[in-house]
Amino acid sequence: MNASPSNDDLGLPINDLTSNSDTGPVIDYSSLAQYGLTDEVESRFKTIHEKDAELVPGRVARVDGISTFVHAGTADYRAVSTFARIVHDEEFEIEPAQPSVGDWVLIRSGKDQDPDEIELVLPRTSLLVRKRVMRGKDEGAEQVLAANISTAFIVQAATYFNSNRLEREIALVWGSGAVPVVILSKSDLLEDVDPADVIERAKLSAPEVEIFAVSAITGDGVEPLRRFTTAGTTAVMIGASGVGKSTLVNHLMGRKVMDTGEIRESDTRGRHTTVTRQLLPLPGGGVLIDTPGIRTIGLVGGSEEALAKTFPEIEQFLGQCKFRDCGHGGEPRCAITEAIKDGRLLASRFESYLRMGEELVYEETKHHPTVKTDHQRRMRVIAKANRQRSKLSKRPGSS
Ligand SMILES: Nc1nc2c(ncn2[C@@H]2O[C@H](COP(=O)(O)OP(=O)(O)OP(=O)(O)O)[C@@H](O)[C@H]2O)c(=O)[nH]1
Ligand SMILES: [Mg+2]
Ligand SMILES: [Zn+2]
Repeated sequence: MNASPSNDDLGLPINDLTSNSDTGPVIDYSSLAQYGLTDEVESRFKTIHEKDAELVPGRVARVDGISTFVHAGTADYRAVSTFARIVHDEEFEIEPAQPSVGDWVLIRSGKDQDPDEIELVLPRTSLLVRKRVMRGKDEGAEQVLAANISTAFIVQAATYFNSNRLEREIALVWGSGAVPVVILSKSDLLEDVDPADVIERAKLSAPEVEIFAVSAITGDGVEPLRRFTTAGTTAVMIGASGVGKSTLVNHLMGRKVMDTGEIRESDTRGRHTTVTRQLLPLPGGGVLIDTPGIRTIGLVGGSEEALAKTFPEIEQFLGQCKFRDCGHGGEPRCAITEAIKDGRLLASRFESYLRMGEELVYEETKHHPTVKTDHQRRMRVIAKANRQRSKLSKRPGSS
């Protein structure tokens, strides 16, 4: 066998797997516990291993341009993933997959000079994906940020809090199947502002989402976050570059594992100190994934549910208007307009809802223009509202 353990920089001992030529490698599942192994994942691994004893289970810890680094219990692998497939059930119904950080995978050791290869990927319990909105050949391509995460920590600097961005980040996370938790970082830099006031402001853009103000420098407010990083859970940090994700990761790890960047006053765009996504086992159990800063939050074709969860206060008014096909653009007895007028609903929130709804419809239908979903039917109403709005604003004399 040709287990080619990577010289990974995670400080883990790299041993060859104990091997027996008849039964294949002996799998020590307990050593996968530190990487977030759950009973469900273990039993899936065992089922597959019974059918093919040569396959080695593990979890993807890091992906670079060429290799995929996998923690496989007693050894670490640097593997390729040319023919990786997702296993959908015990009958091995499979589809092509690109393994990503957090994926549970099965590796086949390369014979002779062949590289070790990720052959199977377990079905994901959650998948955080964004659309790249940068110019160039990757424009519009979908980028998987992390797989099998329970919590996504959405980090924004308390001093530079941006509500539109926060709404998009929350929608992205709800669409992934993970639960969002908002972290307002660098609370030590708030001079005359009470962190509780910033939390109140953020709440308007994140109803029903837990929000914490923390300082990774002083440690203020960090300990309560450990509730989301217990054994068997996986949390990911997402946010713009320079908001302090890696500094917080280091604090939670109890030692410096990730490089952190200097703030450059002259360049508010940040420096992108972290360049790869990295899975780290926390000392108290649980797994944390650090990611490079993302500038734009491009939503992928998402579920109606993600939008509803991002704007929970709006759902109660939908279907309450006098006209069933109300476009909420000034029709009589419109529940939305009335709610905005008497302060039960923020106009800015409804505008965000319409904008993001349109974007999701576009993403969902661009590949299948003829498919009509319930989501789209509702979104057509929203699109109509937007058209009416823009007609109103173009009318001479209107503002
Ligand atoms: N005052 C203060 N500075 C902080 C805090 N957290 C991080 N910083 C500083 O902010 C800068 C950026 O921190 P990083 O942790 O590298 O930010 P990041 O989000 O990981 O950035 P990328 O890796 O580029 O995405 C560093 O100079 C940190 O020292 C904090 O709580 N308080
Ligand atoms: Mg970083
Ligand atoms: Zn209406």
